[in-house]
Amino acid sequence: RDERMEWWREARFGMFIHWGVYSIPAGEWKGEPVKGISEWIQSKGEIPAADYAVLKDQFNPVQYDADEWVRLAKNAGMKYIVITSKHHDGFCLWDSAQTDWDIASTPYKKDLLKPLAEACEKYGVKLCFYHSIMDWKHPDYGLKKPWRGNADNPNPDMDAYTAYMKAQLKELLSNYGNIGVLWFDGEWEKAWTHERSEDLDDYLRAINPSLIINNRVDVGRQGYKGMNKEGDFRGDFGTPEQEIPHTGFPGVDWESCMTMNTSWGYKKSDDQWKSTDALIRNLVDIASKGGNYLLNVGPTAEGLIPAPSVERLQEMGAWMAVNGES
Ligand code: FUL
Repeated sequence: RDERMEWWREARFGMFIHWGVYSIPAGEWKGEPVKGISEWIQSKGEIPAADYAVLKDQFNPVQYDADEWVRLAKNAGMKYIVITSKHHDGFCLWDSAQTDWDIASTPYKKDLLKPLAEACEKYGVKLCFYHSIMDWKHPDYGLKKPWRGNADNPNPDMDAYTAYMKAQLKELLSNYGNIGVLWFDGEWEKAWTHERSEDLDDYLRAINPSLIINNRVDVGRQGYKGMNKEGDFRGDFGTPEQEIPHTGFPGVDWESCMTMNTSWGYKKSDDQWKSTDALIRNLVDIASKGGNYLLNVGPTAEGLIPAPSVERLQEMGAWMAVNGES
């Protein structure tokens, strides 16, 4: 474990990217604001799966420039990027053989993760994937809500869903270079079990023994949970969200993920940006306590990282060039 954690422990600073079809409504549905984080709009707005599905025909991020994104991260002093291969809505940013609910079926057509993998390789930045266990689209995912895509399936089959997830993760681990971290999420619903997490964890580590996996692969491990009970749960590091622990945790690996405004996914109306000073203080605070800082950006549906985020990352980069380690 120490060996596979080495690069991650030294990294300290990474870029989180929340991007998907939710970047199109960007916090508004039919002209009305929907409260909360924008990547949850389908749930918060209880948008029927069939209505949400049309977003696929509109997603066309022609301004996406993976090279520029990776350079921005690199110049800010970030050592890794964690991008949402699939968020809770189930939409896939790569060309997956397992589903049509993916980028290949949009007007854009081209795989979004391929160019990112190439740019990461070019600049020496580790590519990592956020992958949601909970899936609002797949008919076999085991917990039904009227607005979910499985609403009409009388017998959702979690074994079939798990097989789908494994096949997808195999694609992600096979075709995009050497993936640093799989960052799971959406593990809290009762459809997911500790046994399933063990099985998935074993499966992934057999494919790539150097893979790092976060604590949310196991049930109810959000935040700090399970972090100091090594051995009882799967996952290499804890994931406090939107918070910085008061103290460090000797012997425990952790990473605070945080937004620059209040939403992970792009949200048009959200202008509550933290100052660059505050972001730098967070970085220093986290690093001094032995953690990593995973700082989020939410690109637009056109494929642009919002200007206030770019500005802050550039300012952080200038600070890092003087004060950072290397
Ligand atoms: C949470 C998710 O539900 C949010 O949408 C976001 O991805 C955050 C990092 O993790 O659990």
